Amino acid sequence: MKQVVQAPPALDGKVSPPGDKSISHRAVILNGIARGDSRVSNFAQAADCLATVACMRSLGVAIESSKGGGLVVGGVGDKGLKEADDVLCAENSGTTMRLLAGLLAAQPFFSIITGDRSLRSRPMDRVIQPLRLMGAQIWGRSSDSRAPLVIKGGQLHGIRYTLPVPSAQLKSALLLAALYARGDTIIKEPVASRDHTERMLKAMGAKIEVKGDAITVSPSRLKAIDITVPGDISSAAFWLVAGVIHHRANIRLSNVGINPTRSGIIDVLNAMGANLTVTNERTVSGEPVADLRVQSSQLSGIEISGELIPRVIDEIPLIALAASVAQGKTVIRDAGELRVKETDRISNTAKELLKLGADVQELPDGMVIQGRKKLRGAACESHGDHRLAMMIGVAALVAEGKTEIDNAEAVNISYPRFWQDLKRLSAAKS
Ligand code: SPQ
Repeated sequence: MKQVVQAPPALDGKVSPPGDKSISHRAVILNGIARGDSRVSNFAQAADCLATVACMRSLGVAIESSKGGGLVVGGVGDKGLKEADDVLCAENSGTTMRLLAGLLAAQPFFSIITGDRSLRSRPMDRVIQPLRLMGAQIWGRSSDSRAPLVIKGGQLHGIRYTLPVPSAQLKSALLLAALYARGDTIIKEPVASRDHTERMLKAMGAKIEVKGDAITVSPSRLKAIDITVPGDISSAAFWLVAGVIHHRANIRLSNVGINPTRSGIIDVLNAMGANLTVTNERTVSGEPVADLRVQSSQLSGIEISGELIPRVIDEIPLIALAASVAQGKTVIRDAGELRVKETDRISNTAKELLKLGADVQELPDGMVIQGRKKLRGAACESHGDHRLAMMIGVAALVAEGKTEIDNAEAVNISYPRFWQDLKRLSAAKS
């Protein structure tokens, strides 16, 4: 599907971003292995999370849709999963594959999990190696770095392990395996990544302790809990950037998750000079939530690297866009992980922004962007990557002339209503 977008005279309106994708996956997986039924409200009805639902159903968990897009999950308890009678498919979702790899390594049955072409090219040795240290029998293709993964589940034992890459998926895979392992598992995280799994495990009664950079988990049984999923800050981020770069914008975002391990985009935009306010801060199902308002702003370039990177990892294509129209130079470093996402997001962000007239130079682990460029419409390509499709859609809101976005349906991975929301905000009277 091709989308054609043209800059509107103004952007105005209110958006409730879809439920958080990371939290939705975890709500279904953890409640699926807990004791009792649970309700998951504001579940992200997007392709990635639906892949997790399909896998958990194949493993014997009853999951029904409820009113308003929610789910009712019939937890089967720690010993209740059953062998799937076919290959499991995580589709495009790295989170589904890596979290389930940790869970399945500890089950007394055999599993194969595959994904689409993009997912079958992403690195899996990062989960295979530490799971093997726990005693798991798990294999992948091409020296164990690629899916499909073959898993002969069995009894695991706890380990002490320092994550070699800041990855919440790897951390969560090990936390899931640790629930079933003999003895304690201690995971050290040199740079903090999103902590939704830790928060949810604690709320479900798991024996988990987080002290500084170390997480200790002892074998635990979980009790099911009702979860209201906050709006996804990674989806809200498209409108935050649209609002700050459009010369006539006033956008309100309600019910946005602002967990500090995810909210780096707010800090980065504020440091660039954004006109952004955070109000009505509250806690929903153990996660911090707020309403945001963003208006047209004069941005300046910024340097970002180090511990900030995992807090903005999925928003870096958008930061590159904001930097393209900001005053001065922006340097993004330590973001080499972007090369192994759904696509190589360093190369493809640079490629598409260059087509639109931006000045972006690739670095092995980031980008250098010379700002203050007037963007002009062009024929662009999402590369099948949802975050790139949406970043280009936002760029088109400030570009001169028409922008065409090929493979625009990629937004269905995390934000199926994206193009409708874009049209609604663009329809504001100037
Ligand atoms: O699930 P998937 O495909 O890996 O999704 C992405 C995304 O852009 O939606 C990454 F491509 O988000 C990851 C994120 O980058 C979701 C995630 C999680 O829910 O735990 C953590 C991050 O990945 P990682 O590799 O740092 O653990």
